[in-house]
Amino acid sequence: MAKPRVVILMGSKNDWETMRGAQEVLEALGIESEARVLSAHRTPDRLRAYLEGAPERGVEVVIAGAGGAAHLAGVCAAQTLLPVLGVPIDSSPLQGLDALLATVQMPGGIPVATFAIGKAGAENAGLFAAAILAGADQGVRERLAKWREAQAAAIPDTPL
Ligand code: RP5
Repeated sequence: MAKPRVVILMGSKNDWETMRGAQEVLEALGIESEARVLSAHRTPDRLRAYLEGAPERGVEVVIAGAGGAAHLAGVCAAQTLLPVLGVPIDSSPLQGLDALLATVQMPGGIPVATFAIGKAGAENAGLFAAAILAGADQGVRERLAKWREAQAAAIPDTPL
């Protein structure tokens, strides 16, 4: 198996239904990814060890999805120089608004690029990771352009 260039982290296995959107997009673009359940508060030591080893394994982008008081993306960003894309997940009584604010409101100095709540956010995080890789990878750039073309071609001119 090829080395993952993008890792998709989530705070709970219950987040997978949302986060699989990122993996599906990356797969469609021929970008190797790896998904892991790693929690900022439940498995902090495991998370730290995983992030420490990520750059030398060839990882270039971290996608981190979490719900509730969503620390995961911020904690990842604090521990790696890799770009961190945060996906707030609708898994709490506040329907993801808590996760959105926790992920997006990073104090200055440690950035997290934050996406929409839920599946759209996960898919866009995958596309954004591809756009980051496309800067130095012509193959990814071409596949991303084709993906956009296919998306446009599938949009009808009229509603009926
Ligand atoms: C967060 O708490 C996870 O990202 C998840 O969205 C939420 C609830 O986790 P579970 O109790 O469903 O495992 O850490």
